[in-house]
Amino acid sequence: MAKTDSTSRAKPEKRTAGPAAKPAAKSRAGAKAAQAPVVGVIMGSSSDWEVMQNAVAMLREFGVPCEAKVISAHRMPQDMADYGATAPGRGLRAIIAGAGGAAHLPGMMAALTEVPVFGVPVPSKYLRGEDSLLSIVQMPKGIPVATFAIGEAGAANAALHVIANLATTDEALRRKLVAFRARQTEAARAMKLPGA
Ligand code: RP5
Repeated sequence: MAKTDSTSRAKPEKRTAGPAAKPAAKSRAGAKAAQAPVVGVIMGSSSDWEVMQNAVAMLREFGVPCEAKVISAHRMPQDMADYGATAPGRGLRAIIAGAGGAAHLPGMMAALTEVPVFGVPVPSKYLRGEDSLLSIVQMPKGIPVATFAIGEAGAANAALHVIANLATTDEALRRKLVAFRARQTEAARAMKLPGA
């Protein structure tokens, strides 16, 4: 069954505010739009969450509204098609898709929507995620999936890359990203080596 985080049940925004709309109705619509997810984080199984939660945590740290949801390519193909078909209309500007093994979800989602897809290879039981990586990265020409490292680093970096893309048109977000990177730099400079 699909598992979602608290933001994942956001319904498509109803664009009802027009010339006749009352101010209260307008402000309600505005508040709803402000909370609407702009990034979808999807994964093939709840067993992927340990890795994929790193993407959600990073998006939340930057205040980027997101939703998280299980969509299994091979067990929920119709749900996958519906998600892709409705993504642009719901205002999603990026989809981070994680999967393990044959890992069809990122590539299929990229085929189903023009919203850019960022793929995260989830470690698999027998091939440690090398199967996931090759499956996601080796997309044939025409339908790209931006592919990240296997595991937690890949999930966090997929979110950071989405944030960097959004930041090209969002000055406040760009400043947060610059500050985040400056903190990392300072942390690295402060590193001490035992006995050195
Ligand atoms: C893939 O198969 C999922 O993305 C997951 O990484 C893997 C195992 O799924 P479960 O058997 O844990 O549901 O579809």
